Amino acid sequence: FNVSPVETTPFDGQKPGTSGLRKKVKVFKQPNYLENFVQSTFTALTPRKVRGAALVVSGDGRYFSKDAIQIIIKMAAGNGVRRIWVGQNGLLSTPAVSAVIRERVGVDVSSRLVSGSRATGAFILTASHNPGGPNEDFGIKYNMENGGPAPEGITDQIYENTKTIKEYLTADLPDVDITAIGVTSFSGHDGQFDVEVFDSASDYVKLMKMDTAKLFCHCICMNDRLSIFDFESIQKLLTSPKFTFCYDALHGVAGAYAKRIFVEELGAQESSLLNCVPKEDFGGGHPDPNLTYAKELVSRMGLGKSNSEVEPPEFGAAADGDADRNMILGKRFFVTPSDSVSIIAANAVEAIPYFSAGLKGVARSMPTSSGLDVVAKNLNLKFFEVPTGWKFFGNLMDAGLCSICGEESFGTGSDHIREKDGIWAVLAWLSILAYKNKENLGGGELVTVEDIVRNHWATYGRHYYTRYDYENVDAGAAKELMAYLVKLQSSLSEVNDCVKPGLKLIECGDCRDDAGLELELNPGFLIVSGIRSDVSKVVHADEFEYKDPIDGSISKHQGIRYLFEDGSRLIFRLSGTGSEGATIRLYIEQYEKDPSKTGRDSQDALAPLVAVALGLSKMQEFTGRSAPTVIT
Ligand code: VG1
Ligand code: CO
Repeated sequence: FNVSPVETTPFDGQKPGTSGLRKKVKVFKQPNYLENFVQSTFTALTPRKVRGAALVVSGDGRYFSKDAIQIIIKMAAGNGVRRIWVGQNGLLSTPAVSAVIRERVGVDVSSRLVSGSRATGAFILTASHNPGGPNEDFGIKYNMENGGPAPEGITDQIYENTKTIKEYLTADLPDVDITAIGVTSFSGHDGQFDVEVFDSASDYVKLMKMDTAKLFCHCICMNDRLSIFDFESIQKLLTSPKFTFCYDALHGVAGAYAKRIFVEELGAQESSLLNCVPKEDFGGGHPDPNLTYAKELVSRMGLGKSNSEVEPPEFGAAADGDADRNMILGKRFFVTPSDSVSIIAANAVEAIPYFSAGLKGVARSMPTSSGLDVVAKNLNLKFFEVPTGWKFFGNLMDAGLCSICGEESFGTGSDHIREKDGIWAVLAWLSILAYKNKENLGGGELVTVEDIVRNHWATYGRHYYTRYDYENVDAGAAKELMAYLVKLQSSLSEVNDCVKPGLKLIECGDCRDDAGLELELNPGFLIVSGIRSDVSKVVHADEFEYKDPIDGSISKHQGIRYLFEDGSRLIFRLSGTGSEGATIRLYIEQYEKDPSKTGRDSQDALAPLVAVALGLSKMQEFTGRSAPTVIT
């Protein structure tokens, strides 16, 4: 084949967000738009790393993926890449890509012999939980040789390159058939170029399954050959008549793994799988596993309004489009993602073979509840708080400092790969359930998801938690709100004036019966003897900044935090994954240690803090919104 440069001009706004570049399909379909980003990535990686490399290219199968894969294959050949691995039909979940990079690094003998190189990384084609289809979102991100998302140093460089790009390189190859497993080879002036289509699930399934021979040899976890779960004990649980199960892939790529793992390997019934056929448009839905968007599962689990007569399953879970997120549900019971990671961490050593030698440490993103902090403290584990986005966990894991980590946004994972992992989280929960019910499957009462969570609260206290999302807000208004909060944050006394208004004399007629304020009548005046008794005072406020303990890099402006005396927290940040307008996220958390008070309804328990947050931020004034788009 021949390689030729193609002239191009820069596009505005190709800055990767929290997890890659996400835009409307219409934007990606503009001539050279994808090409510019891909070439800018190759340039950022430098020809030294790209030439002779082996790259994975696949994704969640959303609309435009197939076209994008053909474009990237030709550009990879044009840039001197030696080999491209593609999951059959272009399907690979984000965690599976991470596993494939790590699994195949250095083991592709032919590629090593020919080029002396190893897998450089992957282009993952996904916009994750964002809807797909001709009028919806597409996305692309680059993952490094450790299997994790490119760090900010690289994404910043990619962005810089997109601003000055003048040409890209591409080869005059025909389209490659990515529907059939096999290798297609081409020869160019510099040597051979291979495209290998492989089974989307097998590497990942192999990684998840425990190999008992290795149980006794923890030293080998360094080379990541150690498998993770005890499939046999999970199978006993899933096939027990006492236990019922349901998994919803929301028509995302998780469907390609769910049947193989849950049904074929673990013996779950096929009828327990919902929406497990991957679709380019996710069946028109929003592939985001939460109580709002995973409607079918939520109602099956007895949590929706349209409760049927049928007894809900004991366990339910859902994934997002690229299968790195998870939602865990029990019968008529929702497990918050923050609780989920805390509970997995607290039970991992006993219940999951991969961790039986102990945890190296745990980590959470800043807005994730402090539940994990309490577990870390009690179990004497190393603990880290990083900015939002999985890329920040990678260095900690590479340095052997962190085994389990999580985000409040339905992301949970471990150092078996460098992405969050939706199916792993389900297997982790099934492992815990299998462990707790080892003796109960024959006779005795089943320990349920709800029991496990309530016991956890009784031991560690409960972190009431909710997130309010204001989606597609006017970008200018969102910026103003954040600027206002940054300014306010610098003066604690002003903050507390808003949070806990002091004594005030208000002329009669002006007074309103605000929730939480005690009103007292005085002749001619109304004395608002302020001091809300239902929230404590703010003792610290700042804009979160992170210094990576491994490479020393600093990430600024990672969200505004208000920390209260009693451990409550309010956090405001702007989303970095949207494709239009701005999304404001408000995270609200309150710690309750008293075991007699951990059973309240979470929205009730948090109502006073919500009121404070909305007042403090002047949310309605800035955004014109009286209610959030989604509450999780
Ligand atoms: C959101 C979540 C964040 C997550 C990111 C990618 O980012 O809040 O925790 O890591 O999505 O998840 P943001 O910037 O919109 O808040 V995924 O499953 O979309 O790759
Ligand atoms: Co995702």
